[in-house]
Amino acid sequence: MSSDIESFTAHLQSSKRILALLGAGLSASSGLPTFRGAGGLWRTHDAISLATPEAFGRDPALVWQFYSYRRHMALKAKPNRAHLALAELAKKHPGFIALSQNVDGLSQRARHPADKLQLLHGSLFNVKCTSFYCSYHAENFTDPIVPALRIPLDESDPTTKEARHAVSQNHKEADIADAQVHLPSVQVADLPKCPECHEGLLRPGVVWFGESLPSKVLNAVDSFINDSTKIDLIFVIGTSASVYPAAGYVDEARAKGARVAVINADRADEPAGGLTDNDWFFEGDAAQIVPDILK
Ligand code: BJW
Ligand code: ZN
Repeated sequence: MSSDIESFTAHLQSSKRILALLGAGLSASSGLPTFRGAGGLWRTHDAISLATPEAFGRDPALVWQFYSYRRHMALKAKPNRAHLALAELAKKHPGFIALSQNVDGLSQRARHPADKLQLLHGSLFNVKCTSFYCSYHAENFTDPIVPALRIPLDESDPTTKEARHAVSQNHKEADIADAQVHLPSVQVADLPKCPECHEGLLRPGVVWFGESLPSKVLNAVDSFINDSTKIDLIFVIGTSASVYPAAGYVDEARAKGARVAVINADRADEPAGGLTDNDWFFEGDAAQIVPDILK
């Protein structure tokens, strides 16, 4: 495997069918934390442990506080140069699609064409009803989604007292991801309710462990991969490639002839199947490397 940009560029230019598997490292430079490793803790909770139906069943208020915080941070974040470069590639290359594990909406805000972007794990800005009898689902960008989930002001900041009474929105919010900061208690009755059946709680429209990925998305990915023609290249960008079925797409693409180009800040994060002499590993920040290698 190499980090030789010339051989990579030559292959990219002759590639007709290209996949990109995207992960949290793509948005790291936009200020959004990844799941594993440093930054993967939300208060005392491993972020992964909150991304389960069991966690929501046990403590829906805590899980909503986690997701409401992430919705807020994602709305404040801006797409970085890698989101933009991938969106440009999608616009100009007819045989390119991106498979994103990210739920932060930054690829969409970079104007990545929707038909070239498969959201494997849903979106922070989708909600759905938890009632078995109700199929309500919708897009929702309201922040906070209900008043009880508003992020409190930072009481230790001297401007907070004035800000509370001022029209100005220039107040400092408490960093509720920090376990030292007080987390207000939220009652289940104050969480978002389904506007259709008026009974079920709403939940974030993301895919938790043990849940199936959306069948429309799985079918679209399968039909791209199992098209009769070969795949030339798969990018693996900012992902530990440790969650399935997403991680399995690397081997599936390879089985269809693809060479693999990994862009990751950590040299140790190779896809499970390893890399060959025909592959590339570009080590560093995706926000810098992706625009450089797609130039
Ligand atoms: C940078 C950087 C910078 C940092 N620049 N790089 C086969 C075998 C074994 C188990 C299974 C299997 N098939 C299915 C399973 C079970 C399970 C699974 O995969 N378990 C594994 C842990 C083994 N999968 C599922 O349950 C899936 N459902 C399913 O398969 O249904 C059918 C089924 C069920 C049960 C059994 C069998 C079949 C669903 C998976 C849903 C994952 N959901 C989450 C949460 C989404 C909502 C939310 O955001 O809260 O998705 S978990 C979390 O992990 C999130 C992410 O999308 C996903 C992947 O994480 P990602 O993006 O790779 O982030 P990190 O943090 O891991 O890595 C960041 C990388 O960036 C690192 O490498 C850094 O070095 C790098 N980096 N800064 C470049 N600046
Ligand atoms: Zn409902």
